[in-house]
Amino acid sequence: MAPDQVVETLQKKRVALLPSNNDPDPAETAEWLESLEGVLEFDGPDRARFLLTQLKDKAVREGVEIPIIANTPYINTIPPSRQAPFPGSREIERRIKNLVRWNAMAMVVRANRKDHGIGGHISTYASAATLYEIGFNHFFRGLDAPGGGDQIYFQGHASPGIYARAFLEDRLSAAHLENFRRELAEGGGLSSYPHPWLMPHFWQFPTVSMGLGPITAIYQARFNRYLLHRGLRDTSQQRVWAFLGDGECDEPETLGALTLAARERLDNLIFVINCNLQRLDGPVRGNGKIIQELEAAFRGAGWNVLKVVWGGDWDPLLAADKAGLLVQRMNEAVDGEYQKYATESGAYIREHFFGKYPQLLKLVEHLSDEQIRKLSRGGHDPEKVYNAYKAAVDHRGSPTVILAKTIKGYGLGEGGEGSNPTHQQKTLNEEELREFRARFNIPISDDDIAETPFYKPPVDSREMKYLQELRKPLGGSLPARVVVCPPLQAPKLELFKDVLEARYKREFSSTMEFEKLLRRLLQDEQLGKYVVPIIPDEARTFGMHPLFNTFGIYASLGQKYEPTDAATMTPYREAIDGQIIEEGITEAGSISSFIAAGTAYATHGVPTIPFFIYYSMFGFQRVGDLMWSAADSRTRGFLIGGTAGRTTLSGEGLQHEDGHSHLLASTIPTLACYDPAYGYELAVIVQDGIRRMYEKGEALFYYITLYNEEYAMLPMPAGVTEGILRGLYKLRPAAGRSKAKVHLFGSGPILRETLRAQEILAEKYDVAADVWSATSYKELRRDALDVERWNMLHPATTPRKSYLEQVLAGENGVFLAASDYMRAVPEMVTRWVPGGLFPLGTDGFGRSENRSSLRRFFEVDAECITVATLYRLAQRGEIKPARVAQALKDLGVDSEKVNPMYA
Ligand SMILES: Cc1ncc(C[n+]2csc(CCOP(=O)(O)OP(=O)(O)O)c2C)c(N)n1
Ligand SMILES: [Mg+2]
Repeated sequence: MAPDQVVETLQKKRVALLPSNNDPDPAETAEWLESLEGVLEFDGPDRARFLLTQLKDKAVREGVEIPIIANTPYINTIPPSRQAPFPGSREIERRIKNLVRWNAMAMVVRANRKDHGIGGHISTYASAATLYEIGFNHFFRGLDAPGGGDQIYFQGHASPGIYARAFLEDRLSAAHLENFRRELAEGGGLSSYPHPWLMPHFWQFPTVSMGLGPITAIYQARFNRYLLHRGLRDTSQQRVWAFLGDGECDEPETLGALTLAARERLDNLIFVINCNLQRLDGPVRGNGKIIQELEAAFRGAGWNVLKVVWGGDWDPLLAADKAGLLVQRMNEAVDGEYQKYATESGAYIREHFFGKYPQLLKLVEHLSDEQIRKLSRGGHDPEKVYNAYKAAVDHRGSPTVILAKTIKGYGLGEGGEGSNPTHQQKTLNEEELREFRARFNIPISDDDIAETPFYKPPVDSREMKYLQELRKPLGGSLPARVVVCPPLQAPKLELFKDVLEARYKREFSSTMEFEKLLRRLLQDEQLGKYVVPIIPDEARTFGMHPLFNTFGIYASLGQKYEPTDAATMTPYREAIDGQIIEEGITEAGSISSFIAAGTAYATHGVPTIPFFIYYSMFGFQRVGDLMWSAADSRTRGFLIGGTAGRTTLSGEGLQHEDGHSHLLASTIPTLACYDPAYGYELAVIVQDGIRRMYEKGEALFYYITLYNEEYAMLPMPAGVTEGILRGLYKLRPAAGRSKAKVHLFGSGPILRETLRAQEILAEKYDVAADVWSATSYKELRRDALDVERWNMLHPATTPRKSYLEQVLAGENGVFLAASDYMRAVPEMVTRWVPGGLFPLGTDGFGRSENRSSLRRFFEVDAECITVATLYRLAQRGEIKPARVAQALKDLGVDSEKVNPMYA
């Protein structure tokens, strides 16, 4: 078929699938509709649903093509007839909400008056106030609630509102509010957004990097189930609420894990999306409808969708609209128009919205322009929001999303409400302040208004009493981060005896050594149950699939089938209490689980120890922002970068071969990074990691690279523990003496190339080389920087010495470093090495090749290390340049070979 014919056929088909407005037999249609009404009236909605499903199935069997209808009309999901009465005092709650609104606005305005450009957001919270207040007054469970608290992911840019409520609840002082965005001010300040690192007793979850809140919330809800099913904690009463923006839904992370939530039937999870139709620059979907688009996406993924589009004042109009013309008009108008209505007069709305159909003009003829202008949106109507939340918490079997329509900058007056630049608005002029005060009835006098003071009613006022009375049975104030978790006793190093002694008859890779360590930990009586291995579909790559059978793969539905490998020693065993989290191919999801497991000590008081094992290339550069937020969250645990090294992961090529994750990892302040070569080094690092994180409660986590090259593991030499942990120790001193002395630092499998170079240097060139194992340049650097800074700030005192200076004191000669990472990694410590450190490394793109070719290509094999060593000696005048030239020839290193850095 020619392309234009294809298009034509498709168009015809599509036209045929569109619901037709031309009804050839209205009487018959009316009969069908009447029958449905009858069923609804006498048998209820369940029966109606059953019959409609039967009809649909029959039609499909008969070959009738039915279009997928992912959308419901652009009205509220919950009709007024199914609304529960509001349980509180709307009047007092409105007053409380207005005060929160005022203080949130005042916080930003005052901060920017004092310090122009300090920033902050008014319009986000202004649109979301009702969404939060209904939650605080009626739903959010605090940490002391029976059954435990809820986990709430507050939208980052709404933070002023959350602080303002904490102020009314007497949790934050006016001084705190005064120092919004001034964290270094005297007495401390408030961080711009939710950051547990900066406010560890307040915020639980960092959300401000758009998309991270939603995805981590989904995995938090799933991890809560994991804890329940594994008998580690009863989380059955706890819910996870995630508040997000409609613009934020464009982030792939926001919608990327929706199907997991539905598949896992996470009815403990509620998303509340503030659909104010705007993002930072302008409308989210000017030409479309974000609520409808999201409805389709969430419904398609299997979520329970509750739309809260219109406020109660629309109910009588919708009830009077027998012909469905109002709903049709609501469906027709696009978000760009709705945004405009928010900024226009009632007369404009009458003309442009209702005026399209004469019948609609009639429908609203009894309303004044002012009444039309005030017709509200669902997300600003407490009764509608309350009912949606209630329906969400009562819903069983799937997660719920609430799509609440609001106005961005609600209440900010002409300049701010619904305007495109409102997101950035940080100031209000006096006129706007007066308007704000009048609209929200804030008791501040004319004299004071220009000051924009914070306002809190007296302790014994109705508002303050009401506020406290509602929070008490809900388990106290939120957000709050309180760590009540028993410390774990770190295992004795002897637990890993076999790895330490390495009495093996065969060669092993560091990955295989790690598998042994993990197995010991999983089997440990004290610690075992807390270990959470997380793998994104790579267990076989890492040789860890034998763990499946022994410890089970977590599956909330158990295993409903017999796996094809059931008869083997290593079947794919799924179980409801399985310990391994097998995420499938999602690094973003896996790190989200890592965060949930690594913060369970704070969130749940359960000291789970996550080990997230992944392709090192697909870690920091793929999900670096989540890694950063793991640090912000004070996550504990081990990131294990497997198949590491640009030359060690042979064959895989450019996209897989990682020679830079250690550089990226070095940017995270609380991440301890290690690049070990031998099993015993790994054992020492993991043991000490558990000690520091889980016994001592230090705020750090670990990144360790593992390789798949098999070689002879060594038994642990005496006295190396400190060196392993601090980053450097002498592994094998030169066998003999010679005139020329050099030091070779090696990491990971490239350490073995330095050992081979040591032999070549001794045998062929009479150079004595000491080989050092460099396990962590980052640890060395931080220590050296710290000492250097201390010395600079205490010039009159005896200078301190860094570990590196101590360990290298008395050593002289030439220093070289080689690793499977970029030169910039060892270069981190050059400054503190006597005479500098000459780096060799894997700068440039990897390619598909075997190890030896790759190591020659990147000039990190023993021969190239030898050449580099001789070159450095020649530079210092210790040997003649001609010897280097001869070595190049002898060792077969091509002087004209391509530079891998550019290749
Ligand atoms: C990953 C990321 N990219 C960009 C931003 C900058 N940013 C902050 S708020 C915002 C717009 C938010 O719009 P929306 O999600 O609709 O929230 P609203 O304020 O409208 O409720 C943007 C782009 C960010 N915080 N995170
Ligand atoms: Mg928005």
